[in-house]
Amino acid sequence: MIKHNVISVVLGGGKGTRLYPLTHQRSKPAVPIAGKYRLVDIPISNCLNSGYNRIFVLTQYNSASLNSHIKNTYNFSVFSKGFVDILAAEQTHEGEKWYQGTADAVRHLLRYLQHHDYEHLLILSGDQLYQIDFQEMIENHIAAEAEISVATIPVNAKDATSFGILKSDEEGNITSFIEKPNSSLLPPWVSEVSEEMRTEGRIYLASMGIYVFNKTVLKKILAESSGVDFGKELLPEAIGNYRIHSYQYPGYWTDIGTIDSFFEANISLTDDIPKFNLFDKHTIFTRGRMLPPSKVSGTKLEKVVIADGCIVAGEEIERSVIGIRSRIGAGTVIKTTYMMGSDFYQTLEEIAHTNTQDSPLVGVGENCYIENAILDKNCCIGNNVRIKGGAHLEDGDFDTHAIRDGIIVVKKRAVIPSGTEI
Ligand code: ADQ
Ligand code: ADP
Repeated sequence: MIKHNVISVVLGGGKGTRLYPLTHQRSKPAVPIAGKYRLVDIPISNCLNSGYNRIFVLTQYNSASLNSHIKNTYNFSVFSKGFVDILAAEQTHEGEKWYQGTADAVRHLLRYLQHHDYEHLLILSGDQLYQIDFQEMIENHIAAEAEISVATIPVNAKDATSFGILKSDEEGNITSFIEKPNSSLLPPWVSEVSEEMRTEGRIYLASMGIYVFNKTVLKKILAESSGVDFGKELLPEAIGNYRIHSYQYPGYWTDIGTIDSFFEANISLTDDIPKFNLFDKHTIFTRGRMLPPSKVSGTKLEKVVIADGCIVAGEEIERSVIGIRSRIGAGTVIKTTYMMGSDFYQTLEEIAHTNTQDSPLVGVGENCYIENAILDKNCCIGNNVRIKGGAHLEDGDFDTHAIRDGIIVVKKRAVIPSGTEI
């Protein structure tokens, strides 16, 4: 029985530039992850598993894929009050202004919430991987008589510079906060942490960008401040004026807002016991596609996650995630790669016709070698293609692919002719 009156808001994405080129043709929440899900499924599933089923997704621009994904995935019975609604800045902006930042996006949402009944607003980032029971966080918030709660996690000095860092008193009340401090500013920000965390060097308490606000407090803060970001302005301004509680989360949590961290998060799903466990009692919801089971022939598979509907005939696949409807030709070797798969199958007639044109089919052809790469959806990679990422490569942006942190990202629908080397 859910006793809290909560509305959840997923901050679905600012400009999304850090995930370029994956966000070139789609909004960030729609980026495919783990072979069959989309980024937005993670925070939404966390809310649903916590029993909170009234959810808004705020995004800078709407996309057909995001709309169809949400519409086809999150259907609630007429007897439930549940909904997942997308609110895009392009529909709500006044004048030329799009959402200026996270707090500004929520400021715009508040107008839509006028006729909704809620006590707490749960604000979530759209680009993180974790499984939290938000009910526990809300209970903590209520027990601490907090007006605002911030979910927190200990991080090391290297990571501390990309997060909001805070300090709290013995009761967990946040006493100071600094957004993304530069490393020279870090020394006074060390916190008391457990022995285990200290040995891992995780001595700074970071904001996870997950907030609970009491409705009246949020309205007041947003009305009084001209700030546009929670981390940069609203939270630092609120310290000392409101009761802000730190909810220290003990489990696994990672930010997946960059190509590097997104890649790592996907590849680590192939670990023996992944930190983010898909094989858990908590369901990660996504679109039910009714795809056929995957078919594998003559392939040596080592630590591979394969989604539904694939046709795999390669020689070897190692430490890789292979997404829905992927087709991989004979003799091909794929290592440490996230192949997103495709949105459709080519018919036998289309395949025969494409072969007469000498152009590659959707998927990966024969005798290819692919390593340290992300292959976006619907790529057409010919035969004898070699794509090998690595730390020696410099960042760059090309017609068919981009390079970020040594990872080669083949763009959506890119056509890579037979014999190409990248
Ligand atoms: P960042 O993640 O760097 O830091 P930000 O860029 O504001 O902060 O993004 C937070 C989330 O909101 C992301 O999912 C982003 O895509 C989304 N977002 C940003 N602008 C938006 C907009 N205008 N409309 C809709 N969505 C938008 C934040 C906090 C730090 C904290 C880290 C933890 O500011 O204090 O440590 O999150 O990841
Ligand atoms: P993304 O998943 O990269 O965000 P979209 O959602 O825009 O991409 O595209 C996926 C949708 O478009 C799917 O529902 C799929 O049915 C359809 N689609 C895309 N390309 C094709 C194609 N060539 N033939 C048939 N359907 C397609």
